[in-house]
Amino acid sequence: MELVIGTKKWSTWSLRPWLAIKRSGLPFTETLVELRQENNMSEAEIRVHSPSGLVPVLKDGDLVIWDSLAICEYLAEKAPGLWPSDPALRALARSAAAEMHSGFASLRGECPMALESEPHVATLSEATHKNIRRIVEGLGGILARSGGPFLCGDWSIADAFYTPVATRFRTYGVKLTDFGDDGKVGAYCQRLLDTPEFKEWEADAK
Ligand SMILES: N[C@@H](CCC(=O)N[C@@H](CS)C(=O)NCC(=O)O)C(=O)O
Repeated sequence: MELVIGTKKWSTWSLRPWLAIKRSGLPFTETLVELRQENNMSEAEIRVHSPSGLVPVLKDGDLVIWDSLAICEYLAEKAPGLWPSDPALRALARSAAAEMHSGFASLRGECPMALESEPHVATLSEATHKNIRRIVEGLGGILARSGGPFLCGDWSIADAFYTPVATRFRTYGVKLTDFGDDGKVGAYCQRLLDTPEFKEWEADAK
């Protein structure tokens, strides 16, 4: 399989399936397209691989899958353990991943992933505060049920979806205790940043 991804310091969508494929142990090659090149070069390069004009893309033989969640689902069908085995936890993991996939627009727009940036305290809008409060509430509830250490116990695709969020909280100096966290969501976010897979991605990004 070939996973086509965008610039590692910026591409949150690429990071998610990259973490999942690493965790799966499935063999793959990685093709990197640099984003934000001049003269629409990025778009032209992405179009060579991707019908949507966006990365990530997974190629498996003649099959092309062009959305991060769809790629993760495909990997989960090929390798065991990427979703929790317990049906209730699996449903919660899917809810959390889907909520991230389709929501939190204000946080995503105002706090883009920027692994090259030094952590600093940013002034954020009320809409972003609302997103952060919801993330703390949602993740806190699931962690209380699963007991951790990852969102639904063992590492799962849901954790791939929240790793970019953990980088955003770190980069923009978000103190989760100001948003209702009793410390458990913050500890969970740090755990995401401490995984060997994320550390490898981050080392490549610098
Ligand atoms: N919903 C898509 C979103 C993919 C997306 O927006 N990718 C961005 C990079 S993070 C992209 O390819 N942008 C084109 C560009 O920057 O030229 C997914 O989940 O894969």
